[in-house]
Amino acid sequence: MRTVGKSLTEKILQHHKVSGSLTMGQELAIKIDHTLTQDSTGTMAYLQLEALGVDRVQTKRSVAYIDHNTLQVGYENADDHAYIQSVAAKYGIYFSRPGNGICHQVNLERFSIPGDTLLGSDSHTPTCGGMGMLAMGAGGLDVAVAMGGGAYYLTMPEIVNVRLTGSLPAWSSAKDIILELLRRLTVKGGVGKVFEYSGEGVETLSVPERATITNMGAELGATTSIFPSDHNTYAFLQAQGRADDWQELKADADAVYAQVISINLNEIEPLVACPHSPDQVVQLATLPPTAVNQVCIGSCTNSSYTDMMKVAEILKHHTVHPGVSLVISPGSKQVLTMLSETGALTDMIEAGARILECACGPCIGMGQAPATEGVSLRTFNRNFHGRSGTANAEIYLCSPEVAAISAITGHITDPRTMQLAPISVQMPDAFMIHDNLIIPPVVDGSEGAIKRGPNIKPFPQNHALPDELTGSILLKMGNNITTDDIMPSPAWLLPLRSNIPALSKHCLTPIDPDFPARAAKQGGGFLVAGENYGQGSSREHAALVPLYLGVKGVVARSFARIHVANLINSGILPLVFVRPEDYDVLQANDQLSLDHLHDQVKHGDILELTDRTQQVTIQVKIAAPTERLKDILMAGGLLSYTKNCHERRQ
Ligand code: MIC
Ligand code: SF4
Repeated sequence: MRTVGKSLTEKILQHHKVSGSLTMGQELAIKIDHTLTQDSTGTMAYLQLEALGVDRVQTKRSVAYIDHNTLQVGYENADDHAYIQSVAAKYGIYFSRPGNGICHQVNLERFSIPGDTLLGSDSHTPTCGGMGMLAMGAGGLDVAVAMGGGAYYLTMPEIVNVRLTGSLPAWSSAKDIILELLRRLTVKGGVGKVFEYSGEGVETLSVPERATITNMGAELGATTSIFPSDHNTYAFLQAQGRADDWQELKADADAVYAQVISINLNEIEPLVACPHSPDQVVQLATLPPTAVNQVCIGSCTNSSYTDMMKVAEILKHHTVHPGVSLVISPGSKQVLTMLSETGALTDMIEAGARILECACGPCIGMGQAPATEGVSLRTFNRNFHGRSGTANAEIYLCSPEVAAISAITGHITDPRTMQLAPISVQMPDAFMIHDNLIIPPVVDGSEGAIKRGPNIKPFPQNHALPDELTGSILLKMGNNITTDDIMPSPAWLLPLRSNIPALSKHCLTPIDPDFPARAAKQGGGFLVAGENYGQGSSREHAALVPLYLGVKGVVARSFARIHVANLINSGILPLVFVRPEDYDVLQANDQLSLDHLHDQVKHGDILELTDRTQQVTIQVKIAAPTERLKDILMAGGLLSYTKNCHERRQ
């Protein structure tokens, strides 16, 4: 009998399958080989790891990075770093010190392994898909469970094949490939999908270029994105002194995909994403003249050695435009050291670039907020409203080449109009390797005391689902609400990531400044939203903080993948309108009730939701299609569910 060929994604999932099915839409549980955390989601993930009662991590390798909040404007931040370092020592986790670089860039360089699975408490974890890893972002609790050896449950995604032909023309870049996909598919075009790249165009892309593409697959809402592991992958690993980690991986020639998207790289033009969404993509050539006040180069999307060398080459012998502030954050210590060694750093400094440390920096709003109504051009991946720290700033996203040239000209510039000789940067045969900022786990960390600063507060835990839920609609929102809207993260709030009570005063304030006070006064209630609710960051604070404020359920037209998992993990009911038009029925302040919930949840997917104010009952579906997820909701969240399971086993 002839069997159907497999995609690369299916091969890796099959190899890691613990239970469930690889049939699209069904639940699948997989073994996680590697985990990563970063500091802004890490404190919560490790508090949850402690609560799970695990002795030592059970993965092949778990790494804790400090890269998001490194400014240390107060003790809170330094306390979080010390807490994470002490947990890492105790539980057998590698600790990447502040200064070592952005988690995704460092993980790609030093730890990524083709064919392995990676779960990270950061939405851009799919960056390592550029190495042929199956890498996914998740909430901190899911990562904590994986560290403890538990399987990761996902809904089997639809696998989309992106076939690349040709090669990029001069001045078009890997960033433009993913911007082109965002232009075609929008920020919700990838929900429930994995993007698997193939075709002869793949061979023309280096691992860091592939990683730029898989990184920003997160902006499509995709579960993950993946490239095959080929001779370019080998060359990268060999140059990282890790040739032994290589294996060839690709889809079968007759693999069947749910959808095929073709991109001819020869036709890719320099693109730019306009404010305020990564899918507002236009060709640079069609953009009206746009003066810029600030250019930021870096982030986990575009901070590799080759990206930075291109920037240095463009800046060499030029001076940054007097109206522009240019900031550059190299992605890792390795990149920065090599820039320094080659003299490229001197070219950047000479041109007037302000060099920031190897960290997320302005990408998460840690400093460099633009001026009032400022225009900022960034090589980053997100330009959501207000994320930069300046509510009325206009943020554009582009490639490093366009950013560097625009920093010189003072306006967003199509490089092809400049009559410049094309630049080409070769991948080095050997990267400079010195892992002295990565502290490996001690063999027996059991004696290490956990360092818990005063800002580290216990996280809220839900109770078992009651049989009846009532409350008013605290807020009605539109489409594409981001986790930056739900739980904003400017520089002055990031230090509070381990202090949910303090964060709760800022929940949803970009949408309605009175929300926290109203929610607190009414002792909680319901939220109503349009499509793609909770897109963006993996931060589970966007669920934990509403939980703290008493939010019982969110009724939306649709949810983003990681956020819906975070809601379920927190025991907050995620509900989807059966008839999307019913979104128009529910109004702010209406009194809602869900009766006989236990029966309704156990015996069907459709629930009756009564709007007592409008005196209508509408149908909603629980966005938790499996028995296991329903049991988690019944238990009041994943932590209680896991503890109940342990107790039952004993
Ligand atoms: C982001 O880019 O939004 C972040 C900051 O990296 C988040 C994580 C966080 O909120 O801490 C993410 O992408 O998951
Ligand atoms: Fe850091 Fe920005 Fe990447 Fe998030 S998107 S991990 S904040 S660099």
